Amino acid sequence: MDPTTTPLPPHLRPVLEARSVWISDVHLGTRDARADALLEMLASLKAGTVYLVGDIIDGWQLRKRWYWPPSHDRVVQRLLHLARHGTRVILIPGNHDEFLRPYAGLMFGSVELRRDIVHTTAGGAQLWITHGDAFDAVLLHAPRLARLGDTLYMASLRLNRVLNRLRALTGRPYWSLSQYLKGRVKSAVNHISRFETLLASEARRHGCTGVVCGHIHRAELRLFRDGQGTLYANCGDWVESQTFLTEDEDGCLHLYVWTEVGAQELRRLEVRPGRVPSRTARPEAVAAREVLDTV
Ligand SMILES: [Mn+2]
Repeated sequence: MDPTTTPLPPHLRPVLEARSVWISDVHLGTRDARADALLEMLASLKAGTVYLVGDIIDGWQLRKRWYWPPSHDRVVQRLLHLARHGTRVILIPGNHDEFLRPYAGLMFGSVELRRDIVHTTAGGAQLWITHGDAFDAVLLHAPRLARLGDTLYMASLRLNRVLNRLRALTGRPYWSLSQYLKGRVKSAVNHISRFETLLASEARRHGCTGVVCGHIHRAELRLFRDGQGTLYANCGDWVESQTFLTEDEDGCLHLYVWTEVGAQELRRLEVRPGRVPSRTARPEAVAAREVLDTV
């Protein structure tokens, strides 16, 4: 057996220490939520602040059909446990858990519910934390279309499960149908880049150096070439990619994928506090409007 891919027993795994962690799009309440993998990650985690960046619980799917296995319950229990034992846990509802939005500003046990929030890194950079669905052009103009897209997406995930069971039987490695579809469909690619541009512009409008969001199930950590180096970070999802973001004690951001051997770093980025545009000029707000007008 290849020693690099042999899973280590949990007690031998390195502890994942972070000043802050961002997780989103877990979709608990659906068969596609990778609850066991997330539990492993949370078990090895030591963090000052955990941001749950939306779509943690999938209310849309639960309304259609109740699905709540013990592993999904354990994820919730683990998060509540962290919140009770010194970790600041902040929950920012997404569109799939919008039923929580009316409670923004309140405490749920030891968990803070917020519509959005500004995070200050160890280096003093301000990051705007939001789920991001408010800036999804499809959602903005046609909520019913968005739900149809959601149904199709969930169907492709189900098909993907069947496909991969067959692939496993024939000894082939895992392959993601929906990632493939998303990568191939040009309009989806355009949509993603518009989403990223808009979110980065909105971050500037909030007086921040960058944004951390979720929603589109596409992990990312990069700086925009917009003359200001606006940070765009997306913590990905736990239905396909098992990705998340962390900030270390030096204020450096890291993008990880959780694998059977633990956290594997995909990218890292140093964030410096950026120039904040003056209130009168605000070229970003104009740019954001232009983007909206073209969709
Ligand atoms: Mn979402």
